[in-house]
Amino acid sequence: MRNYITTPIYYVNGEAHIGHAYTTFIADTLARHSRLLGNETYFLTGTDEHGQKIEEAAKKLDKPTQQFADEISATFKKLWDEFDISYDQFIRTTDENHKKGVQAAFLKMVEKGDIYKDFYEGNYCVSCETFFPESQLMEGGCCPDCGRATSIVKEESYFFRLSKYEKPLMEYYEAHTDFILPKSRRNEVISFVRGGLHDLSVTRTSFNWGVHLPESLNDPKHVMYVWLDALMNYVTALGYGDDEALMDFWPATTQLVGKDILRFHAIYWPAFLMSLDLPLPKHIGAHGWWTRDGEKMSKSKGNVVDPREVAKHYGVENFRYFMMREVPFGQDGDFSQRALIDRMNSDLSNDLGNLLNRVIGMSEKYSDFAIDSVNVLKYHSKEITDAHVIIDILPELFNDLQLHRYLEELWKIFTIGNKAIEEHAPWVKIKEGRVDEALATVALVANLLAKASLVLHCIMPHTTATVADALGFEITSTSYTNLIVNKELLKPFTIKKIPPLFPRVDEPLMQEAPKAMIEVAPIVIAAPKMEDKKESTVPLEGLITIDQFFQTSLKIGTVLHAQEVPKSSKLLKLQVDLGEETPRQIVAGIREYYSAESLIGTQVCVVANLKPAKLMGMLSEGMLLAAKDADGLSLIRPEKPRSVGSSIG
Ligand code: ME8
Repeated sequence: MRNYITTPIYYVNGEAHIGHAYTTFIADTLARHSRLLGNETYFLTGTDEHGQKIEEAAKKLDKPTQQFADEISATFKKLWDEFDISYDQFIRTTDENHKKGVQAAFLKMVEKGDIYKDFYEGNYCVSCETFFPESQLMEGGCCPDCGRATSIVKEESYFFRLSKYEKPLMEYYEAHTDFILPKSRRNEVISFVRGGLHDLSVTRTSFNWGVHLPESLNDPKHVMYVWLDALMNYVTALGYGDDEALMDFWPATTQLVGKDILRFHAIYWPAFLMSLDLPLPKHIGAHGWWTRDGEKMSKSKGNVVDPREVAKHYGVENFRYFMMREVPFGQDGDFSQRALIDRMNSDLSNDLGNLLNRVIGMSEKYSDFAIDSVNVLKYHSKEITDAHVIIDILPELFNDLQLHRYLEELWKIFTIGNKAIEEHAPWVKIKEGRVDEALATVALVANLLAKASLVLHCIMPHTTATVADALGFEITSTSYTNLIVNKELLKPFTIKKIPPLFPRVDEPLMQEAPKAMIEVAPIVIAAPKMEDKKESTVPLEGLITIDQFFQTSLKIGTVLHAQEVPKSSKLLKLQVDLGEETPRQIVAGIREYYSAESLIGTQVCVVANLKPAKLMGMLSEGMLLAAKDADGLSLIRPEKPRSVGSSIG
């Protein structure tokens, strides 16, 4: 089997932050997993270097654009090298063969009759490199995506017949329900396409920093729209329009993106591919947004978390583990040192690290470091079977990109090990002279650690390689086949005494902790003594029965979109996914307390069976639960993320 994994290519208008690291960590995990399973694997990342935004950023620094792009692109590559990201190719859109491939694609689209020339007049956001129809603009003509001012641009442009692909795209989404992962994001894309697709302006004449049209079109003032140029990288990297050497890797298995650019990848990109007669990727995986203190990270706010700093203080693999374990794929996450430290201490140090230390310690005492699996199945076949039951459910979780669940399940293998040690107390058996039994328990735990290392390898490659080395084997496709697929046990070996892998962390390690790193101390309230109450003191008036309560349908929803309502200081208009065919539109009076942006991707509690009403002429199909007092208003949310549509009660 062949797997092709991609990250977005990152803009070179600023250096990488933890959001970029997150996408890249996940992609690297998928690539490593694929290789370990013995699949032919190709992993692509790179930088997106054209467009007005980059041209302007370079101008501000008074640098030639190419030099500016070279410098920033190099910082991404260096960071990924420091983080040992196992990419096979780092593409740059300023690479000559990429430009050649984009031109070939453009010509093919022209031949196909999918490109025509016309005029474009519209509101253009330079930051997002996107035109927006009037109806989508926010108050003051601002961009609905980033909130910055748009400007009216009128220019001659080539258009791509996106409208032609509306129906084929819908058919594709219907037939391939796992094209967009997590599946909950599918609705968002479908409702956008159902709203109607306009043809897409795919060239610009207002700036020059981009791929020019093929010479044969004899129209030198046009450069390609940066998204057409950028999206094509996924095939030009394989040689499209040039030597085509790696085109066998197409279609991609999984293309990872943040939710911010899902529309480009789930609508424009498949339409372009259809036009080029190329198959579509198997999955577009859209993850959520990392925030800091619930706010978007941005340089202007000075709240950007530098991934290099986090890795320097906490270790890149602990950081990587944290990001994948902490936040369900697709949901937003808030970065805090405290949460990272808690994960390191509890999962890595207490569970994994401790188990390894115990095996090393026991084998040192009882068998001079020698470990033999000979009696494991005699005394511990149940534990081995239980571990394989867990291992067997991992592939499905992995394929659905539910990496937090993958890790949660995987961790149960360590629980089996720790429990076996407590229950079988090898130290007691040794005293009783039941040496075989004691050594079988030690060998059981060594085997559990070996199997867990193999399935954890894709997420913590070096740490698990160290564990495997201590356990006398190497992590390779062969050991994976033997110990995981064929369920074999370790051959006799001498365990290595290695220092603890995960020393405990007590205090935040990043000293110059900017604002968001300062954790709020929990408020401890002395609890009064609990007494059993015999008679109710609840006032009887107005009480309802439980059945009456359940007439109200309360559900968990995820906010897909949010925007201010023009001319209203109080209202926000939201699209909330309740797990139904289409998202609900809810107009809520919370604008004084929440910005539209901060709500996107968060969960809310919705009264789901209210009769639809109109507020300022806008349909509202539900109500959000919130608590208000003299100090303000707070939305009521589940303590931990829950599936959309979950009932509350
Ligand atoms: O959009 N949380 O590049 P970009 C999570 N060049 N992920 C984040 C994040 C955050 N706070 N911030 C960034 C572009 N990301 C285009 C892509 S692809 C053909 C062209 C990650 O530098 C996430 O993957 O703005 C997001 O989609 C990507 O970086 C955007 O990177």
